[in-house]
Amino acid sequence: MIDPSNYTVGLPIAASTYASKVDLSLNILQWGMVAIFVIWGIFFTYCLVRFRSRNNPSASYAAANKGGALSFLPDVMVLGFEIWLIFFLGLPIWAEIKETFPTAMESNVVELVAEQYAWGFQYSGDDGLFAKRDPKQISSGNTIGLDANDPNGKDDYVSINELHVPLGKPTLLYMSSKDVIHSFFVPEFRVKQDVVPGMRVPLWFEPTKTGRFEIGCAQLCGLGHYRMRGEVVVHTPEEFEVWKQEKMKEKEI
Ligand SMILES: [Cu+2]
Repeated sequence: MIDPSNYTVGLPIAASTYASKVDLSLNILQWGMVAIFVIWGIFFTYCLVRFRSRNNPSASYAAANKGGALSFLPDVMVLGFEIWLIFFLGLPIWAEIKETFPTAMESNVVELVAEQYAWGFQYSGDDGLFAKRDPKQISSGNTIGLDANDPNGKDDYVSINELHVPLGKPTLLYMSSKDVIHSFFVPEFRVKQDVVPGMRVPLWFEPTKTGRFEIGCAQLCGLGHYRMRGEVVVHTPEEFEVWKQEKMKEKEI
């Protein structure tokens, strides 16, 4: 069960290593826009009263030229703020999340296969090697099409609509889609990434809390889009080992 206290007023709780940085940039952006809106609103109201037509029956443009270069100061300040926002605040955070990936060695690597309307997850088992997937072998019991003839797949296991990950380690997802564009969305991790057919899109996050977190599809992907939901289950490393062993045992049976 997802803890309802994850969602209160405002943003959901922040449960990944980079979530607080995303929140910082959102807060600065929102409060900056509030400040600009309020200052502009006050100036606008002042102008409406000060230059009302009753007291100024004929328009004079002389005053507009009076301020000279100084009248550009507010524009320059807003421009400066926005440049700082994009290049000095936003870009480094974007680069950390979307450009700098942890290595496979230090990560929990999972393959994701999205479809209308479910999330499939393939884990490599102890050998760290993933079996190939073959679209021809897709069936009701093998929805992601694991290749039965691939020896790397002996210890691979699959979970549907539930992504299991350990705490204290980055998870590296390689995402692909069987049909249309979906979007992998975990609000508490501040993670959202399109999953595109024909591509293998990487994504990483490192959870900072154990528990269950909702996966939504943030791309209108068809009539059943609303029920394309799942959960990320963040375990302690010990619990994760237990879950993993159970899944591998299940497979042997
Ligand atoms: Cu979808």
